Formats: sequence, structure tokens, C-alpha cells
Amino acid sequence: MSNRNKKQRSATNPADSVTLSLNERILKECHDFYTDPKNGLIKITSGLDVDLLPPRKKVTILLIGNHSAGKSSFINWYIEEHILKTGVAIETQGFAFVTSGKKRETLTGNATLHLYPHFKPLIEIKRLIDYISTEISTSKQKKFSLVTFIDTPGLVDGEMNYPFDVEKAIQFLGNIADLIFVFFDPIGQALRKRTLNVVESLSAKHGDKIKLFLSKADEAGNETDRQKVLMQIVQELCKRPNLNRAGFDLSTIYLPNPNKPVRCVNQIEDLCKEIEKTINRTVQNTLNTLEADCKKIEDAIITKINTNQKNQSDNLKSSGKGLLFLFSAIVLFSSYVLGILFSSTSRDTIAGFVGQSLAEVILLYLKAFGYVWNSVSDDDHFYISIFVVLVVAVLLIIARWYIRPTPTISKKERKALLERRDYLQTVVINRKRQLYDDYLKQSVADHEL
Ligand SMILES: Nc1nc2c(ncn2[C@@H]2O[C@H](COP(=O)(O)OP(=O)(O)OP(=O)(O)O)[C@@H](O)[C@H]2O)c(=O)[nH]1
Ligand SMILES: [Mg+2]
Repeated sequence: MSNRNKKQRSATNPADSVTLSLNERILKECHDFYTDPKNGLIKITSGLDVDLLPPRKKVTILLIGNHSAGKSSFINWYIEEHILKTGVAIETQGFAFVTSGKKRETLTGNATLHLYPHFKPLIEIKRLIDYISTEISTSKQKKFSLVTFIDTPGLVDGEMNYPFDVEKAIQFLGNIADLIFVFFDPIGQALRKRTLNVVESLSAKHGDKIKLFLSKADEAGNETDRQKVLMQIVQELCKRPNLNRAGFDLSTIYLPNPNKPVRCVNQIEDLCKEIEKTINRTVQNTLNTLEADCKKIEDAIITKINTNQKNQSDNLKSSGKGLLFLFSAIVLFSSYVLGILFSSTSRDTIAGFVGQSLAEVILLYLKAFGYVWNSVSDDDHFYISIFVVLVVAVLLIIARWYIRPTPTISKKERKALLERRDYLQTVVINRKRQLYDDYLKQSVADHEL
């Protein structure tokens, strides 16, 4: 009980409720519910047939596109800090995870994969580890505290050799990312083959996550030029047979520059809204998954307890049968030995050992045994002995087979399992419902504003 209170207290840490937004707090609490070393869902499921992955505390957004399309500049703009190198030259050589944290820091590839365990399989792509890094920024702009951006090297056609398999890496990152932004810039029309190849293969699996943009739209000339560029890109995309065209949409964006007013429509706000929508969806999914996972664990606990009950009663029945076979083996063996050793012993000697009444029964048996024994030849005595030994051995083997109980859990373990179920129902589920209510109240308030 005291553990539970402690857990509940840690889940609503007052410091967190002051510094974190509600969505951050929900994702953090859900994550902690899984990873708590003592009562976490991952810990609780050890020994149960349930596989769980802790939810991530942030949404992951992968940015891909051709070289110089403005991917790094977009991230810098979003977080309002010049954290990534930008420029006309090929600036981004590797994959940079950009995330918010307490202090400005750059982490190496190994540290990055340690920080993002979901991405560990990237280590299998040759030489890639040297081209991965994490940039931690203290920025709290827009929704950055709930986002991890992944900046990627610009995709260029032709003979440009990447020191690692860039397509494979992007494919893998695309599997895990919650959103994939593809940037096409207006200048490099003829050089987009590689970008289109990657988009085509990603869209087959993740069509709903991919959003396409014409970036740097302020550089696309006048309205007519811009329409022409858009048409060209759409035509190129339409030529791709495997491209998933559900929700196929190409928005025009550029980074607002107060010193350079442009009269072109900028859909960059829609892009930011898309990020917010994904965050909201992730929060709801995380809460729903938490409840579903609790249910899964409860079911596994009940199954384990019921199976244990059945095993216990099966063990009892089986041991009964085993003991019966063991008893038969002992009776057969001892009767046989008794018959051979004592068939010529006198009534008085036997009575001296076991008393008069039992001696009568034993003598009766010895008489019958002696009759049968003497009626067969000496050779047959040998075969009979072998036969008896074999039967005894078989009986013992059968007895051993029956007296081999299926492992069961102790009363203490059973009690611990029921306590875990109780904890899930009374602490985790209740807290989840409370968080959901808070989330809904916030959404209603947002809409009313
Ligand atoms: N006019 C204009 N220039 C932009 C915009 N976004 C980026 N740029 C410029 O475009 C150039 C390339 O931008 P980057 O952000 O380095 O592009 P990138 O996609 O990261 O390029 P690589 O890392 O080489 O793949 C830089 O000089 C930026 O200043 C935009 O919206 N409008
Ligand atoms: Mg870049």
C-alpha cells in the first residue's frame, strides 16, 4: 500500500505539474508507468506472457528531401535557434536528432542510440554510427518540448557516394517516425530522382505519415512560376506507379522573413498544426495503449493463476497415480524377495518376528509361492527373476513419470500477482482516466478560445 502511495505521488510530482505542459506531463507519466524500476509495467510483466514497449515521450518527425531544400533551416526556424549548419553547400552529412533538454549539448552516435533505444538497429548499417549525432537545445519554442526532429543528409542524384546506405537508414527511420516531412525545393527539379525513389518506397508502408512540401516557395519566382514548379513535381510524383496517392497533397512553404516581404501563400502554419495534431493523436494513443496494456497484463495474470490452479490439481491426481505405481513396484518386489528368502523358514521363527496372526497370512502366501516356484524348472527360475525385475523397473519408471509435477507458483507469488492486478486497476487505470479527463477538458478549452 505504501508503495502505491509512493507511486501515485511520483506520478503527480508537483515540480512536473508546474514546469511541464499537460501533454508533456501525460506522455511523461505514461512513460514512467512503464519504466518505473519497481512497479513499472515492464517490470510487472516479467514472468508473464506479455511483450510491452514503453511509449515515447515525444513525437518523432523525420525530414527528408533533396539537397539544399531547407530541412535544417526549417528545424532552426521551428526551435528559433541556429543549431544546425545550413547553407548552399552540402551541409548535412549525417543524421542529426534534434531534441529539447536542460542544457545545450551535442551527443555522439553511440550516446544517441543509447538515448533512443528504438533506433538501436541503426547500428547494423555499416559506418552509419559515425554519422549520427544528437543536438540538445534548451529551446521551448512552439511545441518543441514534445518533438524530436531527425535531420537527414540531402538526397542527391548521380555519383555522389554516401559513406553509408542512406536509403536503408531513411527507410528504417521512417518505420519509427510519427511524421515524415518531404521537402522539395523549386530549384533542383532535374535532380530529384533519388528523393522520389525514397518517397515512393516510404509511401508504400507509411502513406498516412508522409506530408509533401514545396519548400523555399519564396524563391520560386512569381505565382505562375510557382504553379509551374508545383505542376512539375506533381507530374513527377504521378509517374511513380507505387506511390500511395491517398491524401496526396503538396503544400507550399517558406521561412517567413520580415525583411523580405513576399506575396506568396505560406502554408508553414498548417505544417505546425500538423505537428500539433500528431502530438494530440499520440497523447490519446498513448493513454489508450496504457489502458489496453493494463488489460493485457490483468488477463495474463488471471490466466497464470487459473493455469496454476489447474496444474496444482493435475499434479495431485498425477502424484496419486504415481504413488500407486510405486506402491505396486514395492509390493511386487518385496513379495518376490520374501518368497525366495523365507519359503523354508519355520512357522515359529516367522511368528517370533511378526506375531502369530500375521505369521498365518505370510505362511499361506509362502506356501502358495513355494508351490508355484517348485513346479517350474531351475532354468525358468532365472527367467522369472529377470521378468520380475523388469516389471518392477517399468512400474518404477511409470511412477517417476507420474510423480513429476508441473511447476506451480507459491501462495506468496500468487498473492503478489493479485496485488499487481489490484495496483493496475486502482492506481494505473484510475490515473489514466484522470489524465484523459484533463486532456479532454484542455481540448474543449482550446476549442472555446
Ligand atoms: N529564400 C529562402 N531560403 C531558404 C529557405 N529555407 C532555407 N533557405 C536557404 O537555403 C539554403 C539551404 O538550406 P539548408 O537548410 O542548409 O538545406 P538542407 O535541406 O538542410 O540542405 P542539406 O543539408 O545540404 O541537404 C540555405 O542557404 C538557407 O538559408 C526559405 O524558406 N527561403
Ligand atoms: Mg541540412
